[in-house]
Amino acid sequence: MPNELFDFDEFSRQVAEAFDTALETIGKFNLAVFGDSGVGKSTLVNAVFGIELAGTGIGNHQTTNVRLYRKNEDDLLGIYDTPGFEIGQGDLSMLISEVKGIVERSRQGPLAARIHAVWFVVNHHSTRFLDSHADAVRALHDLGLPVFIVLTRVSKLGDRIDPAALTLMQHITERGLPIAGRKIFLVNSVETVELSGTIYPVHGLQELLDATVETIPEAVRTAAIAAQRLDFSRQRVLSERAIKVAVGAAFGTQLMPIGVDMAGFTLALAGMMATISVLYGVPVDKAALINLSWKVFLGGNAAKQGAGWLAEEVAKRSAEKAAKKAGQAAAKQGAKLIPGVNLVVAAVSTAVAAPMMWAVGRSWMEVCEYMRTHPEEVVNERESSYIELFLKCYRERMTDRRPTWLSRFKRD
Ligand SMILES: Nc1nc2c(ncn2[C@@H]2O[C@H](COP(=O)(O)OP(=O)(O)OP(=O)(O)O)[C@@H](O)[C@H]2O)c(=O)[nH]1
Ligand SMILES: [Mg+2]
Repeated sequence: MPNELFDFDEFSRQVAEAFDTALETIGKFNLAVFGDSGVGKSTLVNAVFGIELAGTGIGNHQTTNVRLYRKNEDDLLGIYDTPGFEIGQGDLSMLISEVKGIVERSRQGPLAARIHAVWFVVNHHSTRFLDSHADAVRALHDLGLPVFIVLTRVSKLGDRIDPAALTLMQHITERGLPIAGRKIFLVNSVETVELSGTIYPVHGLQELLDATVETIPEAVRTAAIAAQRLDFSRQRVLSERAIKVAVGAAFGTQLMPIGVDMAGFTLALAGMMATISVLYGVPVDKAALINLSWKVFLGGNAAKQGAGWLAEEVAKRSAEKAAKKAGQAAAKQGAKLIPGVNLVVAAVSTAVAAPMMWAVGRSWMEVCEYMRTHPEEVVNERESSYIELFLKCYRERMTDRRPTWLSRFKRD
């Protein structure tokens, strides 16, 4: 009866539930990106969030000009875009009434359905800042939206900023508009190489994102952080916190004489992996993610045969621990016990559970970072490469005998 002690269907259900809880907790961040056609809205969004607005997002039915882009239902990020729209050409009232409709309809609903911030994009190469632009900023502000003004295609070398951009910035500042972030943001969304060979690097994106995150409601901040792809530093901090909670759960059961029961252990693992995936905003939908983590967890085909990777790991580690404690003789005895892996998976000692939890968490972080930085592989659904990567990272962590994981968790 191989499945008696480990209920795989129940485990799947738990993983799914953990994802739902994690997704619900993190919320959704919705950003509106407005500005005249061709000013660099899509490029800016792509640089900060790594998504192609021009693609086939869902929910493009909302209004004539304002379109909601959301990759899938579970996506943490919604972008309201106005492709091809000319604010400077007097279509303003139409735009504002459409935005007003969205704001009013979403006001009754959950926070996750509202527009949380507006990036009003201006390109100083192609447009001046007209009265109609100023009117748009005011009107959006009057709808209760924080409006960030962003100048794109601003060349910057060291401290030297394109004087034309500075002039435009001065001109806009003098209008005394109700802008968010207390300043006008200057960015270059893509590296630019001039004919002369001068390279103008990307700049200003992190500052814009930071100011935006600071302004939006606290409940949607983590979603914004998870959706961005400028750097992973915040994801790492938040993920390590999640691992710490999970490891803490393993330690917390130390009083139990046998250790953590296997079901509790896998539940904590599943919750941790779900939280980390969501924090990284991994670019696959929930179903695919559950499928992947399930395979990583249980070792693909091995899973249904009774003892997957996880169970084997627990058994192996338990045997090692037992061997250390009781010497060679016990080790031999332990080794005899192990082939019936399911005998062992009923319980995990905390001394085994905690470092495993940590190693799984850290390895899963690396898988998530890989998925974020290699979206083309995600599209191709190269599951096996993620499983391989996970196992490689995991083995490295587990053979690294330095007890850094323990001292670190005790320290902070
Ligand atoms: N060098 C540089 N080029 C940029 C920048 N932003 C946009 N571009 C270029 O400007 C062109 C138009 O950019 P898009 O992002 O498509 O503009 P858009 O506002 O989304 O245009 P619509 O969707 O048609 O309204 C593209 O060729 C971009 O590569 C920037 O910050 N720096
Ligand atoms: Mg566009």
